[in-house]
Amino acid sequence: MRKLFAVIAVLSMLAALGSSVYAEDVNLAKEGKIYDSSSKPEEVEGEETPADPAAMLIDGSLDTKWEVLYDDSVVPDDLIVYSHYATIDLGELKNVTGYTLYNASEGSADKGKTEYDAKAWTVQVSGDAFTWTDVDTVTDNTTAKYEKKFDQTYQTRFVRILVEYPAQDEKDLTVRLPEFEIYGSDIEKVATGYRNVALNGTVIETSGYINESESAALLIDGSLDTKWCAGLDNSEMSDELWDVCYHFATVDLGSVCKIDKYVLKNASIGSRDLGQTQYDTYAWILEASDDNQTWKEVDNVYGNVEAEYTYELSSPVEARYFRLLVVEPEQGGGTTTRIYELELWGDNVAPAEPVVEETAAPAAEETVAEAETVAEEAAAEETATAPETADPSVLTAVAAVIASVGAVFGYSRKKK
Ligand SMILES: [Ca+2]
Ligand SMILES: [Ca+2]
Repeated sequence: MRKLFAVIAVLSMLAALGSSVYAEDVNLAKEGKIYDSSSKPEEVEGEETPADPAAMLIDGSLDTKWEVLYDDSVVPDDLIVYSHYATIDLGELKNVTGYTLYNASEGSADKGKTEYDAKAWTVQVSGDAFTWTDVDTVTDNTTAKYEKKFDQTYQTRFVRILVEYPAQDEKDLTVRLPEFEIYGSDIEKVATGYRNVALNGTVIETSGYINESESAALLIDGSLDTKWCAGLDNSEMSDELWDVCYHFATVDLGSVCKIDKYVLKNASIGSRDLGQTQYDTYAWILEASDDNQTWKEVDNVYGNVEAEYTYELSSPVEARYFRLLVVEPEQGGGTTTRIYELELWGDNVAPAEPVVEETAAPAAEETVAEAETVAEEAAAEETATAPETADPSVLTAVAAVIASVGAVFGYSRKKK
């Protein structure tokens, strides 16, 4: 509900500012925040930290600007070719379709001073603020209000602008930018219905990864150019999990989703390991949980040879958390996990009616009511056969069977 209000607020503000060229899209930058920039505020102990002047870039006003002198000490080594940069965090993955850059001569302070308009810059997008994709490169701009509509929609959370020449004179390295608007829409709002809900999820726990550019977050970033790559440093792993698998990653979907299909995209269809079928995952277990504590098995695969493995569930699973346990990472017994993508296909389950205020007693009643609701829904949706979830005792029994089967067959498969 809060999100809905936020969307309404954004829409009404946009209406106030005037129309954009991007039909239903809104300026997402205005609801975002500066994640990093070449004008980092100085932190002085005991004094209040001044606001990051880069924030003026996305405050929705042409009366304010991001202005900062060139200082090579604040530009990271990998960006040294640029004189300035600013990264905007949109808060979560969004559909990004384009941007508008208001140059100096469009703003109140430097009105008409076209010599201060930026000449060259690059705009990039990223799901994790680590691996970046160029989406626009401008080398010889003379336009005061520069508008760009991308050829495609990018699902992304971070957008950054790298300014190579901040003014028409290449020797003038002071950036003066009144406003940077990033156009797009909320993913959930547009994509209601069946989709890969993992794209809206977050990896909240993992056994680790080899380096930052191969983090477990890249398992769900929608790209076959990025992978989760994990070696044998599993010091973070519990003994219980270590008995089962070499690596794991837990995805939080943010709310309960109903999943009826999942896809695992293995090494040999990823761009960096194309054709390397020996790296495709041989064995894994996918689990689901409502609370990130108690897990139930969704699928248990041993002996896989598919580069892209697709599994249609015989009945949908409703859960907020999904966990991938990599039992045998490679075909030939190797122990390095290389997985490009885990897709969880389904939809959000409509949130339940808010339940009761907090009182001491109603716990038992709630449980009963919950069980009844589950049973009713199940009865309405499915056949007369009662699903396991309807009866707690059956559920317990099933869980026990699964656990014992796992102990005998699945969970002992890992090694040795
Ligand atoms: Ca501004
Ligand atoms: Ca990926």
